[in-house]
Amino acid sequence: MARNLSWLAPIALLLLLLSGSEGFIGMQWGRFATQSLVPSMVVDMLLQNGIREIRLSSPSPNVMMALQRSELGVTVALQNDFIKRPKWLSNIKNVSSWVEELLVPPVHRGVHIKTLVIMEQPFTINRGPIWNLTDIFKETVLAMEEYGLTHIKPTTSHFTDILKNVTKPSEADFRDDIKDKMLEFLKLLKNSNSFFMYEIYPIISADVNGWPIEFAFMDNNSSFAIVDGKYTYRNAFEFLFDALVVALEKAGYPHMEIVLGEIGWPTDGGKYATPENAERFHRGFLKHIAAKKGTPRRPGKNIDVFLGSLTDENKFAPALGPMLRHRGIYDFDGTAKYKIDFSGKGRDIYPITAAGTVKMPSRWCIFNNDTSNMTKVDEQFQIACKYFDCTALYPDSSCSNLSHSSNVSYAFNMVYQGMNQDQESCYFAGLGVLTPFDPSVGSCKFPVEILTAEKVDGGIQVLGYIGYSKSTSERLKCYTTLQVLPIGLMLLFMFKKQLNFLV
Ligand SMILES: *[C@@H]1O[C@H](CO)[C@@H](O)[C@H](O)[C@H]1NC(C)=O
Ligand SMILES: *[C@@H]1O[C@H](CO)[C@@H](O)[C@H](O)[C@H]1NC(C)=O
Ligand SMILES: *[C@@H]1O[C@H](CO)[C@@H](O)[C@H](O)[C@H]1NC(C)=O
Ligand SMILES: *[C@@H]1O[C@H](CO)[C@@H](O)[C@H](O)[C@H]1NC(C)=O
Ligand SMILES: *[C@@H]1O[C@H](CO)[C@@H](O)[C@H](O)[C@H]1NC(C)=O
Ligand SMILES: *[C@@H]1O[C@H](CO)[C@@H](O)[C@H](O)[C@H]1NC(C)=O
Ligand SMILES: *[C@@H]1O[C@H](CO)[C@@H](O)[C@H](O)[C@H]1NC(C)=O
Ligand SMILES: CC(=O)N[C@H]1CO[C@H](CO)[C@@H](O)[C@@H]1O
Repeated sequence: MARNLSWLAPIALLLLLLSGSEGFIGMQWGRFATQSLVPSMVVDMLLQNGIREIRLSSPSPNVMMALQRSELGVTVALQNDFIKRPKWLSNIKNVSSWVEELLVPPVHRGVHIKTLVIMEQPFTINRGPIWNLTDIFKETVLAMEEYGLTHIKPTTSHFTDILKNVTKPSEADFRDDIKDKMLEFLKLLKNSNSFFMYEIYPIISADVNGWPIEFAFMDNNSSFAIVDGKYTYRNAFEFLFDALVVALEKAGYPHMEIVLGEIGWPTDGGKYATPENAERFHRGFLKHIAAKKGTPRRPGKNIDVFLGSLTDENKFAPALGPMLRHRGIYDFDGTAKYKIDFSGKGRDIYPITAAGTVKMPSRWCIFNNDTSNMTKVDEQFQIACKYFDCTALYPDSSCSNLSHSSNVSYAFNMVYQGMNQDQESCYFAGLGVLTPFDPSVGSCKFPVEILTAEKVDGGIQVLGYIGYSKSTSERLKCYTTLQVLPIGLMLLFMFKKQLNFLV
């Protein structure tokens, strides 16, 4: 039976009005990682940093539990991966059980869910077939009505590549191949009295559009500017924002609100992706937002923002390039990568870091330098990089200058750490060896995982590669579902305070 939760609506509306009129700086936390910070730790860290809004990829029950009665406004998503699963695709009505099972319980337990992102970037290039967003959207909205969740705004997130490549914002429009679907979607969005969620990475747009990198920053140091009638653009953010404003105008929605679902600057995986540049970008950007400058076409407008992202995500889909796996403001272990003042006052400060993270032992898995069979070495290297993150080895990344044998060591270590330092995972057909000496060189860090972490499943099984089998290399390729930490770690976990462990 549907539970009537409509009594929550006025409260939620009030919260929305309060935050909506001010503009907020929120945090996006994707959790597409081999290990992730414990949710209660993250909640504390955000609140200590004055952040009041969080955007999550899925309403994982353990994260929702940590958010109960927490003051944080919450945005969650009905993930593409759920929809893609054959079981769900077979019957669109399944959306209703998703709402019942994953959205209703946290709302009922006092999680301030304000927004539901129905599919993430469905129109992005390279995303595969364009799914029937409008049907899924309609069905989800119906299900939310059925369960009395009408105070939750439905929206969908979109990356900048929904727009055509243009030289001026006034020429902007949606890509031809998605235009019809976008118009249908906008009508639904308008009917739901909701907002457009837009995701911007100026460093990527600068590359795609051939803009000088200075244009991607926000400190008005770019000698390159774009004049568009009476408007002058001195940075990529304003250009990209206003390009969407124009596209929406042309579609008949000149006043539709735009929320930045994600904006940020990665620190690895590409040219200019460094902590220094990320710090510089955020300093300019956060000042701009805090000063309520708006953009040339929407001057003085408060803009709600989710910074992307809380931590690195070494399992993030590489469709948009290797950089986005490294877009965390914090490292995977909860230490800040660079200075950032979330208040936008431009103070020269590091943010408050996660309290209570503990590293695993200083132990790495590396290549034993046995080069007698290079076919075997390359095979093991390829397998390791297929299932674990090797984007730091790519050109222009922090580990791009390693020798071939160090490349192999890097890959082996990523598997070993991703498998919680399970010794068996350092086998690699006899090519792996453990070492207590840090193999890191210069800016190239060989990470050690953290103990105070959780394995993320997010409702989706995280498939990983596991090197348990010593007998044949064939069996090395077997997969297993990584869901529980080994028993010893579990016990350690249980003695940690503030633990909201999912059972
Ligand atoms: C814009 O240009 C980039 C780089 O040339 C290309 O990859 C992308 O597909 C183009 N986008 C559109 C919508 O044509
Ligand atoms: C940015 O720089 C340009 C040219 O250097 C200047 O005309 C403009 O006033 C500056 N804008 C701000 C907000 O400082
Ligand atoms: C400003 O831009 C120039 C090149 O146009 C560059 O050399 C300089 O480093 C930039 N300033 C800052 C603060 O990054
Ligand atoms: C492999 O060779 C490199 C370079 O000579 C060396 O630094 C590394 O310690 C060697 N690894 C092992 C396991 O001996
Ligand atoms: C080298 O390794 C490959 C792949 O594991 C194997 O098929 C091949 O027989 C090996 N070659 C020798 C000479 O042992
Ligand atoms: C790699 O080597 C090139 C050429 O020597 C150098 O320009 C670049 O800065 C190096 N990259 C790193 C991450 O050390
Ligand atoms: C190391 O691996 C990266 C990524 O696969 C590759 O681009 C690079 O050329 C490799 N370096 C060497 C020396 O093999
Ligand atoms: C997960 C789930 O609820 N799947 C259901 C989707 O719809 C089909 C057809 O009605 C059911 O058989 C599945 O159980």
